[in-house]
Amino acid sequence: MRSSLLLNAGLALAVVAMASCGGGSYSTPSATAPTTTTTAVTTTTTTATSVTVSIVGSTGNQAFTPNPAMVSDGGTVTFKNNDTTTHHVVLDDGSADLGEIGPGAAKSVTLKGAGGNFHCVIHSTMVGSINGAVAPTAPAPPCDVYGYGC
Ligand SMILES: [Cu+2]
Repeated sequence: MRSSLLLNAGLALAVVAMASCGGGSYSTPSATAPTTTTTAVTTTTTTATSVTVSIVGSTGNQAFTPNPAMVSDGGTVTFKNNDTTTHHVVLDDGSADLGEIGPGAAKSVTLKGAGGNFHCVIHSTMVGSINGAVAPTAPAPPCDVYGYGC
């Protein structure tokens, strides 16, 4: 009789233990597991295989935009004349003479090297750079007929 009581008590404890184990505390794994967000480090690539330089004026290094223009070695640079007067772009190293570019027209040059400075033959202060660190400084304007501006 005594052993039967102990047995019953033990059984009762086992039932309580099972009940607590099977309680609502168990949760199924969430379908949406936490995701690790990996932020890709993107290096800004400023060089493309082609770039269009817009001609927007007749004076200084602001006449070209962007200036400097960034393009890969051997890339193509297109000069688009968005100004109202004709321009004549040449590369300073003599590797290309694009000739006259009328208003609204565009001409392209494929670089033979890494780039360099360029200018407008017609307007001497119009200077620009391909792949330079900064736009070149515009030279002093030519003297006018009265000897001013030089
Ligand atoms: Cu010009």
